[in-house]
Amino acid sequence: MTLSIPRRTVAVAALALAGLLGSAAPAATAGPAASAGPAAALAAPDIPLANVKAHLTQLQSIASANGGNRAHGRAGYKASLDYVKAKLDAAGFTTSVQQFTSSGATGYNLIADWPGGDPNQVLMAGAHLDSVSSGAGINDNGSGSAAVLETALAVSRAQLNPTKHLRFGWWGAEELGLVGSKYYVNNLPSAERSKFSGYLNFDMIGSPNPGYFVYDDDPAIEKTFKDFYAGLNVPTEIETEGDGRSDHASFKNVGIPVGGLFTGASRTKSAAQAQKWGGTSGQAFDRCYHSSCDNTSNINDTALDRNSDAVAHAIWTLGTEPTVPPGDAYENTADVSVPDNGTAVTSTVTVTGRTGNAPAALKAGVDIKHTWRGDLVIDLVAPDGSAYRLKNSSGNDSADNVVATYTVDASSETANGAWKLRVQDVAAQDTGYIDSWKLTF
Ligand code: DTR
Ligand code: ZN
Ligand code: ZN
Ligand code: CA
Repeated sequence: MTLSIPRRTVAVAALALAGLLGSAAPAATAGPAASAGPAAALAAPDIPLANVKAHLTQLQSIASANGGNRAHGRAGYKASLDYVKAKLDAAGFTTSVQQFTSSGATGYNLIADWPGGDPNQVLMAGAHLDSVSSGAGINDNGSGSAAVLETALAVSRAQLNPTKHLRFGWWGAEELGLVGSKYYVNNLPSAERSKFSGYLNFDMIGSPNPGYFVYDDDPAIEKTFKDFYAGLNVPTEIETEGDGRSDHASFKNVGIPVGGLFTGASRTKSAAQAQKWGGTSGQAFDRCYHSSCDNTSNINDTALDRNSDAVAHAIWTLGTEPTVPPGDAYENTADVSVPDNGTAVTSTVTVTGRTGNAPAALKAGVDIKHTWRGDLVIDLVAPDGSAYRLKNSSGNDSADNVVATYTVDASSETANGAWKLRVQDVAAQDTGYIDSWKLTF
């Protein structure tokens, strides 16, 4: 078999070839929805406010016993991390502590993985655990840290079986400039980053004069939080000062969908906001922002309770939804002959009615009947013309037919449009045709 393999420069997809390497015929690939968990998202449990406040009491005690704060580089920070880690270890999480250096001091991130779920669909919730040096940092950011911790513990109590892989993070040195979360993201291999379906950030979610702000970043995450508050008949506003102001920025900067909640810092509450939310107009949402009075008295229980329940709502909703909702497959079953050792041919599926970009784990299922499949080069071509190599030719692969499902990181491509499967036979003798192929979002 003489091969003249054309050299193409194509965007090489992040491929995970499901079921087919070498000559073995792949097992039939059950649709992810068929093999995934529930047919629809599960409802979250109530997060007990008393449990969240008990964590805040512990963090306050830690600060009081360590110079009055839980700041980066101080004993109070590591003691806070050890407290959170012990709870998670006891609850069955797989935890890891990531060290880094900032301003001459050692910093620590805590990462906790809940075993199970699709490793190619990671949903992460996080909060910075450090305070400023002037105080205990109970609202900033014990509130977010405690709510995320108690949600993780609720996952364990429920022995939740999510469709996505759940990960939780507590960041060091956020107050020094998002140092811990930047370190985490920068040390994630790009192949790992592309597995993230979203990062949810919770920084100051119990402010004493609270507003209810939702980050206006990823639309699906934003909608999840807005739907939750609509269910409580609590109006929300878009968080306008948030860009770059907390750890979600580290994830957004590398293209990971983000969202989150915020109850306000040093800005003052307007009369209109006091009208809809209660509280005191003309006064800061948190008068103790970055001050020594940010202690356990600096919390609005209603806001903390609502937002803790919102964290759980987001984890349960986004974490247990079918990873491929029914009806998201687009197929072309028309036969297309592939000329022997000739020009490439294409088969098109037109995607409509979707919003935003294609997923980081777009499934391309192909069924090509062709003897000596080593002749074939196969690409997925996005609506804008970007090509993703699915299969290279290989002179010694004499087996017949290509029946496989390829996973492509198409997150930089708009979902709607004409997607093409492009097939070329680059060696003489042996012929075949495209029998069918489909895209599953
Ligand atoms: N930078 C955060 C507080 C903060 C200020 N604006 C926002 C908007 C969204 C989240 C957090 C914040 C801190 O001091 O930790
Ligand atoms: Zn702060
Ligand atoms: Zn903060
Ligand atoms: Ca051939």
